[in-house]
Amino acid sequence: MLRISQMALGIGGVLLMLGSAQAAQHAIELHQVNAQGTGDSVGSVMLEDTEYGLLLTPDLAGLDPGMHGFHVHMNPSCQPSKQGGETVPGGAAGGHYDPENTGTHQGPYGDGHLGDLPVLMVDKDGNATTPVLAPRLEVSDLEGRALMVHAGGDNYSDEPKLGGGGKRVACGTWSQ
Ligand SMILES: [Cu+2]
Ligand SMILES: [Zn+2]
Repeated sequence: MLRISQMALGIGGVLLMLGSAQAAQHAIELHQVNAQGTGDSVGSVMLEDTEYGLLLTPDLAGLDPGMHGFHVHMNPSCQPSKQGGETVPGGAAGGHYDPENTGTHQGPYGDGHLGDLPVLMVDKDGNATTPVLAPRLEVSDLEGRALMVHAGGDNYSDEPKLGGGGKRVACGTWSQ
């Protein structure tokens, strides 16, 4: 946990030095997800192409403090799905974006799901403002996808399942 946190802080420092790039940008608004669909807005995430990859700058509030799994999911929907008779909030977004069908969750620096992003850090007041960098992605990759925040963290491996993020708590799509 400590190592991932230090790595994220280091990347944050590097990003501050990058300055403002004249590149593709797009903002995605995220909403809480529940059994009925979507709830209150929790803010937005700005996407920006840089020479080091996709920069995601969150401006989010009302989340639980700590680290949260953060991914690009396959489908442009934040609606619930039914799985084995149970309603799964945000389930219609499908699995982690994996165009190469790797079938493995290895985080942003691995060779698995392309949609695996660095963990989202939420401060003690419930705000997330620390940027993260996803070196394998660009802004256009999120078109027609969903951006998802999970209840738990992410250890960038298949054990526990999908890095341990568990429940889906906030979601946004490109055009929402
Ligand atoms: Cu996810
Ligand atoms: Zn994954």
